[in-house]
Amino acid sequence: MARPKIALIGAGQIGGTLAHLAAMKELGDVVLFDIAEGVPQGKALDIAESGPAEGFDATLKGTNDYADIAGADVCIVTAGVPRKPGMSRDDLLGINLKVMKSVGEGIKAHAPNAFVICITNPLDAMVWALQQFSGLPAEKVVGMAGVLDSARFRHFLSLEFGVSMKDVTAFVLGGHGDTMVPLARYSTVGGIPLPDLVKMGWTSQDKLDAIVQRTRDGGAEIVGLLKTGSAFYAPATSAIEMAEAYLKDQKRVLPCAAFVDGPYGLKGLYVGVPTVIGAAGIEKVIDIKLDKAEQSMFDKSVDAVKGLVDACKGIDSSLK
Ligand code: A3D
Repeated sequence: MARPKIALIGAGQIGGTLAHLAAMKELGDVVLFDIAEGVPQGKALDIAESGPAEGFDATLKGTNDYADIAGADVCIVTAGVPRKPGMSRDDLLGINLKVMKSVGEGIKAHAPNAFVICITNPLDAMVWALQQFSGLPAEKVVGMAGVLDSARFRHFLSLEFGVSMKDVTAFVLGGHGDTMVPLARYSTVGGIPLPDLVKMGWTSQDKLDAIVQRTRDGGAEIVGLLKTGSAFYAPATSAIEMAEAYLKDQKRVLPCAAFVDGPYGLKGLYVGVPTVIGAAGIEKVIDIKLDKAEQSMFDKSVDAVKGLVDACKGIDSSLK
């Protein structure tokens, strides 16, 4: 059986890391696409040359021609510009919306059957626009944010409790950004929900609140340290987890920016929700019951996403 084909649209920091991870995990053959001439070709060759030492079987090709993504099974989109210190994700909207248009058209023409994972920011609005520009079914176009946000939450919690990250689960909802909603009562250490751990005296509510805030600011913390760009190792790893769930029909339960039409009382909006990812793409949006405080945080987050979507419609009249 032929190996799956993975097209990476954008060969920058995240794109290059995605290519390396996909090859090392032998998820399939990799095509790296970028408008910058030489960059995807150079990265593809460099990673291919790591193959003999690492011992993976995968071909890597760099290209500036959309025709080379033909028939891709998975497309992961990072094309666009990242944040610099002092910038919010929303500051990227105008530039990256134009990029989503060209990427959407490229995918529509050459890889219409792919499962598409968008990473470009501002995430919830860009994945919405990408779905419209590409015309692919909504269950095949999804945004990566929740896996990263919950990974950051899990990491900080594991430091606080001094336990393995493997035994910490975290649950986040809402848009990717300052209005993200971490759900403490569904986040656990060894199966024990966080509010119970506070009652048990293993941590305090103040410490938990500080961890939630650090999670919300997780992207900005890295931008502030790097100064020249944003996070790329953890974002790439998170998207690979989603791609693998699709390619291997794993039915993973992962938080993603998915098209929500009905659940949570939403009408056709991309926002971060728990989903099941398998061979059909987003196979299910899990509609959980929120308490009053959670609902009010979620509503705020949804409003922020709607504001960005409206801004996109104001820029490009072809968007509905
Ligand atoms: P960077 O290293 O700048 O790579 C972006 C690449 O896109 C560059 O190589 C560009 O040449 C290329 N590019 C620009 N325009 C086009 C185009 N029209 N077609 C094809 N390629 C193009 O950025 P990065 O890899 O660090 O980040 C990529 C995106 O991911 C940015 O928008 C970030 O803000 C975003 N990001 C999202 C998250 C989430 O959790 C959602 C996390 C981190 C970064």
